[in-house]
Amino acid sequence: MTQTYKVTGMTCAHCASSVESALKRVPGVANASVKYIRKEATVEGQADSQALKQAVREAGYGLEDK
Ligand SMILES: [Cu+2]
Repeated sequence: MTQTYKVTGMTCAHCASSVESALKRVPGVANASVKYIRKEATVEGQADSQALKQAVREAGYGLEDK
């Protein structure tokens, strides 16, 4: 399953890699990729979307449904 989210609070490409690492640490995530230019996260796997949002919030950013 692939889910796509909108990412808020990113100001540079480094932010995108921080969000990406936070997503990859969530149980059930097979792969995650964040595009800074598109402000978009693509997450593969079976992770719970609330857990993804929580992990991104803890990293200092926001994750919203598209
Ligand atoms: Cu940044």
